[in-house]
Amino acid sequence: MLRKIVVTTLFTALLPLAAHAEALFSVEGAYARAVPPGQPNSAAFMSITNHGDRDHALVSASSSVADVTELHTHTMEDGMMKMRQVEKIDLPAGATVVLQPGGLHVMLIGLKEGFAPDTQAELTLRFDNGEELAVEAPVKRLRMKMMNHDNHGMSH
Ligand SMILES: [Cu+2]
Repeated sequence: MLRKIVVTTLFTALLPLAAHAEALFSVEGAYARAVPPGQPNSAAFMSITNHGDRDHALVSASSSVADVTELHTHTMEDGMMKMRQVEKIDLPAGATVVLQPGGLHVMLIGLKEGFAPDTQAELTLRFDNGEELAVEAPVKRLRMKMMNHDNHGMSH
């Protein structure tokens, strides 16, 4: 009897994990970009796979590390890369969509104090079918153009 209760409890506790194993959506390689102290905004990147046979979309995200979380993309306007908010990020059936610097991203606006390199940024993704997916995104320093303080002099 006791054993059964324990097993049941354990199973219930593991249920969210089990659900993920067969989940319609999965996320790989999530990370958030570390920013210099005082900078209010950052972004998170990841690959999102729609394992289903129907098209879906990521419709919103939230995060414990920022006041506001938006879905963004970059577009070329008058020869300049500009960010703009998008209503959703389409996830075609069976496809993996990559959110990466210079393209689609989860914008983190109004970073909270604990946002620092080597911490984990917790994100919750919401999909058009009502599913939610919790994602842990390590905060990483990017060595590329996003962190170009060392190179500022070179363009002059
Ligand atoms: Cu953005």
